Amino acid sequence: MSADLQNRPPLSGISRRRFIAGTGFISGAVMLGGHHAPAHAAPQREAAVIEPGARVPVLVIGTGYGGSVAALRLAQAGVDVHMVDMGMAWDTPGPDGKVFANTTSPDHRSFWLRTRTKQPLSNFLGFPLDKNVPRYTGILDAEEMGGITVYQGRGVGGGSLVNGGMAVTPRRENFGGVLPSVDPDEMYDVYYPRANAELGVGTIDPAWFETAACYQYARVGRRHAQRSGFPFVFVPDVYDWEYMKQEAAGTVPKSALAGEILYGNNHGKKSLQQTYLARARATGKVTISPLHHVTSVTPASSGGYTVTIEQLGTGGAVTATKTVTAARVFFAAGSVGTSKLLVRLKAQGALPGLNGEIGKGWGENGNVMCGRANHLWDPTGALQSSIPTAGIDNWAAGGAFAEVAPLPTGIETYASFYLSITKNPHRAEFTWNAASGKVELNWQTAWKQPSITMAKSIFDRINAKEGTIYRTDLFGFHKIWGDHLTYHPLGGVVLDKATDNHGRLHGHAGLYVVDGSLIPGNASVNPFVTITALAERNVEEIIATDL
Ligand code: FAE
Repeated sequence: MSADLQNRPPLSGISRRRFIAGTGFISGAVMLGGHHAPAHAAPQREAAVIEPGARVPVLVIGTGYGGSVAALRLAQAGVDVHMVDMGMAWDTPGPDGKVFANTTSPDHRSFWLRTRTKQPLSNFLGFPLDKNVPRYTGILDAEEMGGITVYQGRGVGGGSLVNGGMAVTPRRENFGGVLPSVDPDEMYDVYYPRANAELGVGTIDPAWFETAACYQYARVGRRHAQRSGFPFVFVPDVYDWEYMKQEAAGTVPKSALAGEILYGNNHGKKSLQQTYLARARATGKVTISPLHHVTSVTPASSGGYTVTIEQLGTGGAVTATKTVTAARVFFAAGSVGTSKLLVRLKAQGALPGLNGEIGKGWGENGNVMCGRANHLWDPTGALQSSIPTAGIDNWAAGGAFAEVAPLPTGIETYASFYLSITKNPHRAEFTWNAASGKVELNWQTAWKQPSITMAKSIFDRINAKEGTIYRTDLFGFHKIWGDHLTYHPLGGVVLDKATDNHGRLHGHAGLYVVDGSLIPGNASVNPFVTITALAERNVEEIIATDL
């Protein structure tokens, strides 16, 4: 960390303006959680980073869900695994004594190499919310890809560091549309249960839900949904529900009830750091190099693959370039990260054997957000847990699964807020632009219209029944729909097309894809349980057959 950042005063008191400004991210999505042990008590780890010239049996690019599953299962099979991630380790407290910044007060830790925040919810009550921050290898990347901003986690733990922990298994009847080439029996009998158990998925105590002040917003959401005849469901999560009860009782440091989520939870949430990655590290066979960015993978003359890695400083500058040789490489850089790498490496001739499916089949899981303005006699609560716990399942009738999301501003807003996952049929493609030297994505903002139509099938009806209206102040001026973003990038290296039916890339033996890029654009619900379960399935087969 640079000296100027170290010398900044601790972040303390939160002004009303900053508090409101901090709520942007929450919306829609969001929540992250911490763990029982205070994160600021975590010991600083001595990073054993990968050495230049190293020859390793397995290199895993990325430490999100797919990468963490691969690392744990390979290590348990006796293989030494080296993981690299372009983001930071997130195991060391910042100047305020906390590892993660609060959503109400974004700082240098909050965004990946930006000088101004780009919060998903950009406005509130007429105020623009974004603010200047020092450029830093922060935790949330708002990557602008043509017609869409793709939010992604950066660091050891990938998206699990920043997400809402909503851990949803798709309804079995929808699975054929999610992963058509995969046998549902093996997923629902073996791999979904395994993923749910390893991730520590749980559901809120229904009795506590009925009385907890922090879920008044969700109970209002339920009442409105049910009065309009929509099915209302609880949404499982990896947040520690017992910890949240203690937060409410005031006996432990607050995280979900302090609005933490989008830039990390200092307590309560079981991210991959506490689950798969902890178990992988405990094998003694896994090393992780943070701030290591892979730029090339190409066949080595001696066998295996030559991997070029840039080591980054926290200002984003390259401090060293390393080449290592790996017998096998697992791509787990996320849908956008893996797709961008493979599209470029194919176009530049580094991996000439890849097939024509590379870069295709990308979708945004039909994400669209909106808010509703309730009546003054229908408050949603000044205290709102940042962890959503309930939603409206209208997938079968209208193609939308709408989660009731918090708006934890600390003040009464009389607003209901929703992130909808919809059955948007549009798929985009990544291509290499040699002139600009960049991989581009041809997503069009107008392609969100089917998602808006599907979400409207719920909220127009609720508004008519309740005599309420949409909020128009959350995404700009007089703009109802948050249609400019996604939290759920999926596809780009689709299973059974760009790879075989277990993630082996065509054309280059020993290269595998294990992340969200395998899923063709839509999971019908929040995606990380499916990404995890699919990785469990594929890595089991790869270990049994290839190693
Ligand atoms: P991911 O977790 O993104 O990990 C990829 C890793 O690779 C990252 O750590 C990158 O830093 C790293 N990387 C990328 N490129 C390179 C490179 N070239 N070299 C080295 N490292 C690289 O991939 N999903 C849910 O199911 N429930 C939720 O409640 C939920 N809420 C969300 C809220 C937010 C704000 C966001 C951003 C996402 C949310 N998601 C949620 C989505 C979920 O986090 C995402 O689908 C998974 O994290 C994707 O997992 P992957 O393993 O594909």
